[in-house]
Amino acid sequence: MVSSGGYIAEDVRPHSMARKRSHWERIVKLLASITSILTCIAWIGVVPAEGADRPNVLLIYTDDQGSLDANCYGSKDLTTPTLDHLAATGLRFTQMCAPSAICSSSRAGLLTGRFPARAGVPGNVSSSKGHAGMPPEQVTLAEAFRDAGYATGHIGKWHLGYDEATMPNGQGFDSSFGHMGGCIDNYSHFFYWQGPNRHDLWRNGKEIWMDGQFFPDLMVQECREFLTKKRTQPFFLYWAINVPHYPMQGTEKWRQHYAHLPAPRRMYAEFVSTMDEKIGEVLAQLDQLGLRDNTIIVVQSDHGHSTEERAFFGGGNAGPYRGAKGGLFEGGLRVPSFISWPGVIPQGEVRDQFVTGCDWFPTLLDLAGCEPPGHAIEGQSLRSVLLQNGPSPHKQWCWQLGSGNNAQFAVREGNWKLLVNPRDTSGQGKLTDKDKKFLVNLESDIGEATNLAEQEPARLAQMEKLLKSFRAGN
Ligand SMILES: [Ca+2]
Repeated sequence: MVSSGGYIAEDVRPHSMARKRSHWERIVKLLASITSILTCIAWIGVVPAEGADRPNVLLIYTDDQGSLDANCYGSKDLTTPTLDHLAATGLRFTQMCAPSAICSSSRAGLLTGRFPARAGVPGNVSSSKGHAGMPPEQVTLAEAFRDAGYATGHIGKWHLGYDEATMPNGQGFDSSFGHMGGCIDNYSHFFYWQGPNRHDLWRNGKEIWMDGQFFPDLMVQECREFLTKKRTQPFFLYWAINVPHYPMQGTEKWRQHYAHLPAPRRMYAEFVSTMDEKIGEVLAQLDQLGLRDNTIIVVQSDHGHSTEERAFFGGGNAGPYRGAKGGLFEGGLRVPSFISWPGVIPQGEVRDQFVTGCDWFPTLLDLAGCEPPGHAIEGQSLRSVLLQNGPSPHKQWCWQLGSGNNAQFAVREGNWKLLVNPRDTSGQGKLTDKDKKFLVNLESDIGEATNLAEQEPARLAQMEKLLKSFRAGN
C-alpha cells in the first residue's frame, strides 16, 4: 500500500512526473484489484457449503408431563438428573404456556408456530388409520428446516394425521419412526385407549412390527442411529417422546426406586424417571459424537398432566396452578420447558416471561440463522428473552380448545386472563353457569380461584372484545 504521505508529496512534482506516476498508480491499483478478486475466489473455495456450520436442533416434546414435574421445578420427590442437568447447562422457563391443553393441537402449534385452530387443529385429530389430520398445506418446522438444507427426522408420537398426506413424511420429515395415534402400549405397540384394538407402529409410512420391545428403548436406538448418520450435516430431529403419557409403564429400576410413594404419584414418577433416563441416553450419544456444543436442545411438555382414568386419575404435579390436561387453566397450559446451547445461551438461568410453545418455530429458525417463514404466524422469536433476558414478545395471546358450542377459549392480556366455557379437569372447586365467563388476574390469583367477571365489568368487556378480535383472525 502507498502511504498517504506519498500522495501529498506528489502534488508538488512537475506535471509530466505526475502523469507518469499516475500511470503506474493505475497499474498498481489494477494489480491490487486482481489480487483481491483472486483472494475472494480462494476464500469462497474454503468457506463451508451453506448450512454446514449451522447448529443442529434436537426438539424433544414430552407428553402429559405436569407443570412442575421435574426436580428442578420443585417436585423434590422426583429423580430427574437429565432435566436438572439441562436446566443447569441452559435455561428453564416458569411461564412457558403450551399452544393448547391437548395433544394434537399442542403439536400443531409447536410445528407451525400458529394458533392451532388457524393451523386447522382446534382439537385432537383421529387416531384411526386413513383419517387426515393437520392439513398438508400448513408449513411445518420440518419443512422450514428442510428448505434451509437440514436433514429432518421424526421419532415417537405423531398424532397429527393418519393418512399419507398428513403423516410425518408428508409434512417435511425425511424420516419417521413411531406411532401415528395418540397413545400406545409400549410393548405391543397397540393403540391404548379404546377398541377396536389395533397395532400402530410405522417407519416412513409403512407399518412395522417390533413385538414385545419397549418403545422408549426403540426410540433411543432410533435417535442414536439418526444422530450418528447425520452428524456431518445440520439436522432437525423432532423426538416426540410419548412419556409420561399413559399407559404408565416405568421400568423395574424405577418401580423399586419409588416403591415408597403412594399411588398414583408412584406410577407417574416411575414413568417420569424412565423418560428422564432415556433422554439422558440420547444426550450421552450427542456428547460422544462431539455434537453437544453445536446442538440446540429444547425439552418441553405438550401440556399439563392427565387426570383421566387411564392415568389413574392423576399423579402429576401442577403445584399452585389450577387445572390439568384438557382445560385452559394454568395447570393445563404451563409446562416444564428447557433450552440448552452451551456457549451461546446463558447457563443455569431462569426466565419468568410469558412465552408460548408457538414461539419455538420462529425462535429455532432464528437461532439457526435460517430464513423466517414467509407467511404470518403468531409465534415470535424468543432471541432477546433467551440471550438478554428481554421482555415477553407477547402483550396478548389466545387459546382455543375444541370447536362448536362447547369449545373452550382463553385470552390473555398482561396478567389478565378470561376463560370462556372453562373446564377444570383437576376438580378444584365447582364451576357454575356464572363461570362460563371466568375472569382472573394471575398476578394476585395464580390459582385462578376467584372469578372477577362480575366485579370487573369494564375489564370483562375489554377481554371479550379482544377474544372476538382473535376469533375473527385479527
Ligand atoms: Ca399429551
